[in-house]
Amino acid sequence: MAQTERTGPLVGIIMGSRSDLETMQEAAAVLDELGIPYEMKVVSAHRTPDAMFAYAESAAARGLKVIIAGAGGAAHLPGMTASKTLLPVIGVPVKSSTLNGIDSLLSIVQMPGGVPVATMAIGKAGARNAGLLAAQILALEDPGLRAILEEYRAYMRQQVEESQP
Ligand code: RP5
Repeated sequence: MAQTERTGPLVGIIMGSRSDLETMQEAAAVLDELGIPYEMKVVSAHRTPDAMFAYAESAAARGLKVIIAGAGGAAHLPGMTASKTLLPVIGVPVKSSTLNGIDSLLSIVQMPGGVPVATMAIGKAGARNAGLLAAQILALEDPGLRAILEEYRAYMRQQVEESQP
């Protein structure tokens, strides 16, 4: 199987606000650990809707393979982005200050049939898993990346074994 080209960004990480960055950096950290090139950008569904559509419409042609979209509150960014691209979109509900991210989770997860968003857990664990899921999607066509992910799983198993009481 052909090795995935890893020179340009393969994953687009977008978020609704600069205030989401602390959470979304977890996704970036995973991609850094795995050596996967990505780009990060603030694109708001409500404040910059035209930029959101332009981003989603141009993503595949620019070489992106997966989009990770994080947002909080009335979190329309992942779903609206998914509506304008056939790339897989992974949604990260950012923990909001008023409703602890339950609002973000429900906004992102309740997509109507026809436009899927792979919705992660609320907050940093969800962002980390978004990075890993993006990597697993890329690994379908990249045996080298698959081997790195297998090493990561083995490392986690070892950590559990070593932490036994
Ligand atoms: C959403 O509104 C953003 O994704 C963010 O989580 C939330 C609050 O944004 P700020 O008011 O902090 O810019 O669109």
